[in-house]
Amino acid sequence: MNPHPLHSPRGAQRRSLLLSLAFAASGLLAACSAAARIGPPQSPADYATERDSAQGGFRVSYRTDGAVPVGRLHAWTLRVLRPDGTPVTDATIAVDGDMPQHLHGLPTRPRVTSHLGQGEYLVEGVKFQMGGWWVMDFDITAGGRTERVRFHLQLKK
Ligand SMILES: [Cu+2]
Repeated sequence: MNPHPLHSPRGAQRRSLLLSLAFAASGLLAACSAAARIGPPQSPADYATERDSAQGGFRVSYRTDGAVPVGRLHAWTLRVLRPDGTPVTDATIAVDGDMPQHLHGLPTRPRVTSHLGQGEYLVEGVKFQMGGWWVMDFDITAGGRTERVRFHLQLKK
């Protein structure tokens, strides 16, 4: 007969507790390094409202009425220029936004509803449901090329 009937189960319990802690710790490390990999840009320049598209084919800027709001439907005016400053008046533009650290997108489907002239496009239906780091991507097609421009935003609740 086992002289210490409780010894063995307790030892097993302790081992499984240690195993759980080890798993939890490795999970935490993995989460931290993943977060570091997709962390928001640190340079203020990355939050500029004027940026070049990925291959430099377009110079794009946006503006809103006042500060970009959280929790409220609003519009953006997007301005698309050639690198030499000529307005791009015939662009097709797809819009998408998301929070890379939260793995979710926008609660709405914003889209370009009209060209206002001079390379300015009205983007309606924009809504950010929370503060934090957001990216807004515009895929701009004109003159036989499609290029993406990405804006970073740091929104306060
Ligand atoms: Cu979020």
